[in-house]
Amino acid sequence: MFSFKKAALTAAVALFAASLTVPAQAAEWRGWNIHKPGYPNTVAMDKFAELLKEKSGGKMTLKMFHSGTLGTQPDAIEQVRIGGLEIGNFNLGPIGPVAAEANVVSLPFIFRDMAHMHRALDGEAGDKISAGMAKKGLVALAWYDSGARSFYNSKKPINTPADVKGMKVRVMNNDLYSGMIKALDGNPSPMAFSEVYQSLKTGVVDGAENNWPSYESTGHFEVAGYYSLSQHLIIPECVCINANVYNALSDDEKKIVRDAARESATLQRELWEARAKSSREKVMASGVKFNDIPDKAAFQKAMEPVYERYLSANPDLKPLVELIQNTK
Ligand code: GTR
Repeated sequence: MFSFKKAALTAAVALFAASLTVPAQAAEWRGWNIHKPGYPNTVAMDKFAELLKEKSGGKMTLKMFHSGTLGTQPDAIEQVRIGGLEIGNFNLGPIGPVAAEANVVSLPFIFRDMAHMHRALDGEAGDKISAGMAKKGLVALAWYDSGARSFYNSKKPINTPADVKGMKVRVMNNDLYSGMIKALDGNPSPMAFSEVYQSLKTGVVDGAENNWPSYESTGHFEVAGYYSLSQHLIIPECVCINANVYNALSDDEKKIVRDAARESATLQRELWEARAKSSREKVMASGVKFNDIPDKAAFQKAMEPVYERYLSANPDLKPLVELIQNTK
């Protein structure tokens, strides 16, 4: 005979047993993102959190902290490495100083275009970069797009390397970028992303470099109205997780995390393409003075010392550089 009491007890026991099998990592993860609401990465990281919850039946949850509220990017990278935070959407630029393999993407003009970058990242070069990052405590779950970075400033159009001479240019924290500006006879100023607007406005720096969406979303176009299409860096981004947290997951859980991150990357890449277009339109409509640099050879030549610096510090990574360069 059906007993309500017995059924309730069975249910309670089942619930208790289930709670015992919930893995330790079921605690809510915390995720870092530098961008504002509405930015492709922000929307995609929220999607990642949603998919994680859905695919794990609510066992894996991620709380995203956007707009860089949990600190600067170099600090957040350190936090995810040591486990103070579990997840981050990082640009590979500031990961370079931590993992030499990842620094290969910060060599100017190493990628011919976005399609070349995708092929390299999806192939053996991507595996080598991931392996280097994993050794430093960061597991790359998926790659996000970040377009091509070009120079912008408050002074004048940049057409040739000589135009950068004497300019104070903000760069991300990475010696390769400082070397890149020095190679153009400019003055590099490594600085956190959040400080760039004010620094441009007050003349602490004359210029910076970034893709269309970040140039627009930060309002930098309001205070540095010359955008020159140098496209000297195409730097991918990762959805990264702390290696210990990842390694403690079961195979099924690892698959859930990877699938969720990859699905979010598909969305991010779609949103990225649309946003690159709309950001460009928005800044152009606001009166930004744009110039193309059809012949980039002079910049490429001037930036060669960056390769020498990288390869003399990491002679063993020459094959990785060549692998990317030879990727069709
Ligand atoms: C953006 C990138 C950020 C950050 C920023 C910067 O394009 O998405 O993660 O690296 O550039 O210049 O600091």
